[in-house]
Amino acid sequence: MRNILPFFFSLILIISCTNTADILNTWLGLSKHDLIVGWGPPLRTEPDGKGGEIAVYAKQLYEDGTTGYSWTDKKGTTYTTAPEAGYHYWRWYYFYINAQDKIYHWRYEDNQAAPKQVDVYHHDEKPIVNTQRKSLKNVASSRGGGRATARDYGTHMGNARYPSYINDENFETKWAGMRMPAWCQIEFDREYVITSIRCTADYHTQSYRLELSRNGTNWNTVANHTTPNNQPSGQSEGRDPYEIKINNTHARFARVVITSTDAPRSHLFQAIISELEVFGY
Ligand SMILES: [Ca+2]
Repeated sequence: MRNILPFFFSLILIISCTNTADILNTWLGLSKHDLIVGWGPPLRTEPDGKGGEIAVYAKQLYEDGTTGYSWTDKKGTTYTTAPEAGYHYWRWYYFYINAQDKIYHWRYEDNQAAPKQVDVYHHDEKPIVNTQRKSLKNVASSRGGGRATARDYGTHMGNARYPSYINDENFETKWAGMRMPAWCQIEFDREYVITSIRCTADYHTQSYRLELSRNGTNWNTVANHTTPNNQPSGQSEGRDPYEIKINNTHARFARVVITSTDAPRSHLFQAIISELEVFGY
């Protein structure tokens, strides 16, 4: 049971915020590893009959009961309905993963049966819902309403390195912070469920942490990373895209906090980030 708890939690989280088919569609084309990161290990797997497998998950749900009610018609006759008790049932989820490790189909069904009694059927027909993968968007982008602010930003020879360069979907434009620890944060247009973050640092060797927040006050660190160190201080290491999966976390803010740099102290730009992309739905 201990292993199943994180899965239940993430399931409750994602199902409560949008409808089930939309959520399940986002998994099409992703890998089994992605599925396990998001949903935890499956209860069991079965062969799909084509060299792949079917990952099986289940969640116990509760249908509310009714209190019963009565009404009277024009002739004065009163009718009543008895209250009905609520009941528990199981919702079973089946993810079909092909031999190339891609999820190509899903289905779910509600069932009173206990886990061991449910059969798994092979999938030999067209998917039961549309297979258009709902693409995860970069919710941090300025095009999508993301707004960037930073502790500070540097200007050199008339070229300002604005915070807004961190979420303009252009890897050639870069935000540059002047003081350590440097930070730049993005507020999205609303709260999203975050599934991955990619931070692309540039030039210096930098250590940073990535954080998420729902309110811009309380922050959770979701990753720590140090960029490559192959060149002497002051010479460019080039661009370092670093991507991390996030376990379906609600957030309205993302932040990169650079805690150390190998930039010479004489350099105006101590921290340089090309893009901070945050993916979710
Ligand atoms: Ca940029």
